[in-house]
Amino acid sequence: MFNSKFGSVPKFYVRAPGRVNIIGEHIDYCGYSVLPMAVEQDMLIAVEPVKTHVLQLANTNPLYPDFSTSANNIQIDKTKPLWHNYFLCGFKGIQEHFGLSDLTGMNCLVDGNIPPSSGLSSSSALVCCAGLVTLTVLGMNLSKVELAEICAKSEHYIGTEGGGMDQSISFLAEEGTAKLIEFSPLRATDVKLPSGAVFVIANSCVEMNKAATSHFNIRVMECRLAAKLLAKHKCLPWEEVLRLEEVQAKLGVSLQEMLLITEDTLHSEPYSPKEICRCLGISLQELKTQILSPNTQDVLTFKLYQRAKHVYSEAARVLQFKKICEEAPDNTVQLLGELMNQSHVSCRDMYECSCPELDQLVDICRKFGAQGSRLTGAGWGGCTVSIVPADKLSSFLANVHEAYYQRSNRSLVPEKQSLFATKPGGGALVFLEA
Ligand code: ADP
Ligand code: NG1
Repeated sequence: MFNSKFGSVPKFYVRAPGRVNIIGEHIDYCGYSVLPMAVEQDMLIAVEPVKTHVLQLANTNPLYPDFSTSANNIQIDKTKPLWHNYFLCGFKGIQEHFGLSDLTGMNCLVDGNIPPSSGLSSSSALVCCAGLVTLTVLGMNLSKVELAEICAKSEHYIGTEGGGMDQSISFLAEEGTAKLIEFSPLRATDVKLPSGAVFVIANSCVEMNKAATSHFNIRVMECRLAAKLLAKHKCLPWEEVLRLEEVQAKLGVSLQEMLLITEDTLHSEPYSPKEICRCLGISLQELKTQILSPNTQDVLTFKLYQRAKHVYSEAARVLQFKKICEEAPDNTVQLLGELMNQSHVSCRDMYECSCPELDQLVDICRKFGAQGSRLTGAGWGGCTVSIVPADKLSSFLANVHEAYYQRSNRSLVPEKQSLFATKPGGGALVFLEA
């Protein structure tokens, strides 16, 4: 296909994987550690550098049309999350990092098999893959941590204010191990998953594009506002506080204490923009232009209590999950499953990022043998991840397939991308011709 598109052969290939987040949802952008692993599915790009300063993109999937632009002065339209804009995020991130304005062009053919808008990070895999393609064309070197940080920042050009989990695991993943990803500074630590259990991904078949809606950024802003109100209440310099983790760090207290402080400080009724302004002593204009993102400026209510409760409790569950994996008690799988179940309840009730199909799928997975099941990724659609005892895997897959996919038209989605067991895969790579 590369040959028929560009009339030449690729000089090298780059792959970057998607990921499944086992636990720790919607807390990376609050500064808290998360626990993902890379999946086998990935984004693969065939590349030929050219001397014309033109960037030409094609895709093996006809859903994604060809695109061409000058390699200099890259513009990314935040209001239109078109596929090539994700490529441009990675491209621009590397270009800016090296302060380059006169970039060499390239021909690229993109091929991906991560189900899109399903919480397995197809978008970040594309951004990371494009970042590594650009670095390789430039002949420059960066560490995996630097690459992850650049791509996390540059994905914001698409308009979503994610936290960095996806780009970090795409670069830092290693085959055979999940990772605890910690931020500021970014680092990844191996987490050995129990051998008696298998992690199974099931797609609810409901797609949710983060950049096309404001659901995701509203949550980021609710957490930011909760952090500022908590900080102000505790007489901390609230103007500079952006993340819930910063409040905990500045107070020097435990996550359990943060939960109590949240209960004492915030109320469960939604806050209006006016009330937030009164609490912080700022004008509506200042709230909109200095705190909120462009696509959340007209939001009428913010739930601060519920979001902060989710974040502090989920952050604690991640640490408990890692501890159980390390200590490996007799009932490891059951204990991990309980934490995953609690995580789903919190995502559903406190964070309100589930949907009826995800809740139904989680129930079906538990009914047919999962010790724990939860939505994974941003939610409002997308996939669940379940922990299933290894000896129950085949009956689990057959029963879930029957109950969720066969009884509805959902079996139309290719089975491989809908319901599959997964193992920790490796991170992004460049394949050079010998
Ligand atoms: P995710 O949870 O998978 O990251 P997003 O909604 O954030 O979902 O991003 C999905 C977008 O990523 C798609 O709408 C598309 O623009 C882009 N994308 C995903 N897979 C591919 C692919 N194979 N080729 C090109 N673009 C892709
Ligand atoms: P998805 O939608 O699964 O790729 C998003 C964010 C993550 C994280 C999760 C929720 C981006 C690129 N990704 O992931 O950083 O916040 O939601 O835990 O914004």
